Amino acid sequence: MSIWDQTHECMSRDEIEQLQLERFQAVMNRVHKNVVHYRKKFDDLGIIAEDIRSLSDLTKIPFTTKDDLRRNYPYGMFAVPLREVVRIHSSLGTTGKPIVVGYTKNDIRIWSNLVARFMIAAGVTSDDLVQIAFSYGIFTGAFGLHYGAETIGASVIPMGTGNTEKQIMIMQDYKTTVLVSTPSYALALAERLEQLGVNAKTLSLKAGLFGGEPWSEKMREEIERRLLLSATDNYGLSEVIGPGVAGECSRKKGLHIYEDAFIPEVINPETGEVLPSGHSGELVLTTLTKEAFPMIRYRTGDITSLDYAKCECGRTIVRMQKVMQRSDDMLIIRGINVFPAQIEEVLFSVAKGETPYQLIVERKGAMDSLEVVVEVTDKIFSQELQKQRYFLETVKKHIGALTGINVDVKLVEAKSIPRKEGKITRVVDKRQI
Ligand code: DLL
Repeated sequence: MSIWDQTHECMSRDEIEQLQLERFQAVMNRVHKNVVHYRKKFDDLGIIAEDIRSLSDLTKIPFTTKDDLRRNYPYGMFAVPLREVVRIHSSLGTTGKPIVVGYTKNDIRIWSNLVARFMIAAGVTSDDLVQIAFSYGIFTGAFGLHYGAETIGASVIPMGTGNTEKQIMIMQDYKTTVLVSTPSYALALAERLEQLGVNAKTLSLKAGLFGGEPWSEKMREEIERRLLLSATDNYGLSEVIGPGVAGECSRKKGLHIYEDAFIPEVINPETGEVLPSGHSGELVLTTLTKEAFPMIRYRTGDITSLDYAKCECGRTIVRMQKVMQRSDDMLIIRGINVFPAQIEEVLFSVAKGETPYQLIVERKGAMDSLEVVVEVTDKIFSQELQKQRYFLETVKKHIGALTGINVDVKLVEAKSIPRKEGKITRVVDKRQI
């Protein structure tokens, strides 16, 4: 079994912690010097980099949240001048403006190597043909996997998303061996293959690298059975780097976190208390190698637990459990992150006031759908059909423009959305993943 970076993936715990401490002290100095947000926070609390003598001192440092990033929009959290930034990506913030992340040339090199690590761990080699069915754009997924595959020396087929029949044709003709996509798209592909009467046996797929959204063991089994490949999970988030934070090896017993590049902690999301390994809580990540956009104790919102036992594959780096849940109300619809507050904002501005609503999420076939159910109120002028239609279309258009997803909007009678103690359950997620 091959390991891309034997040195960093198989160190002893002492060596890992020593390296993390050295790198962390350097990051503290850098952010104190270059990022006003951190300088102010540390100065207010009287924290100086020299106070960090062991990794347990990490707890003295406050968390960084999505809100901090939003307040520093667009470039306030950058630790290098823009002239050193060669790439900008972004992710949706909780409301309104997105979160902007930057990469230096060196960041891109480091990113490529991190992704190469989990690709190799999943069995990708330089002989492979890797079809990337993530969206090429401001989303980090496609570029991350693209660079990782090229770093290994594999051949990349940069398909982008959608156009399932063409994806299948390319898969057949180019003899794609590795599929990269969201797990739900892998199922959509399987479904289309079956509809077209194409037997997966006639394809050349051997591995599928899936990430960007939660998926269960049941889904893994289904994808593997229908596409006849070995499916592995990989995890990451734009704020921290994109894909490349962690990935499974072929043992599929947890995702190896690249600890020479990140310090993971798991906290109680209510109290902020750090939890011992094995306990489930919110993942907090500190970056150790990023130049343009270092993150100190960033609250990911993802629920997981850590396992420090050495893996059968030989790697000693910690493993995180598959992420199946969030500590906040973020939804992932077809791989795109959406916050109910964003939808509420649109409704409020179009209806020019508060409007009772509920979000219904379903998986129809392999595809996620989001329906926005809005109660008719005086504000939404119950009588005039034309105005209602205009309202529905405007809401749909604005949500599409803000989040990038197509939603269905439905008007229902006043007071018809069920209430529990007077309150509407904001999100009804009917997906069984
Ligand atoms: O989804 C980065 C990525 C792309 C990772 C492709 C892996 C493959 P964001 O758009 O910023 O970045 O969304 C990050 O997606 O906080 C999780 O909630 C969720 N997420 C990402 N990967 C997984 C996974 C990318 N493997 C957010 N399992 C994260 C469960 C995942 N959730």
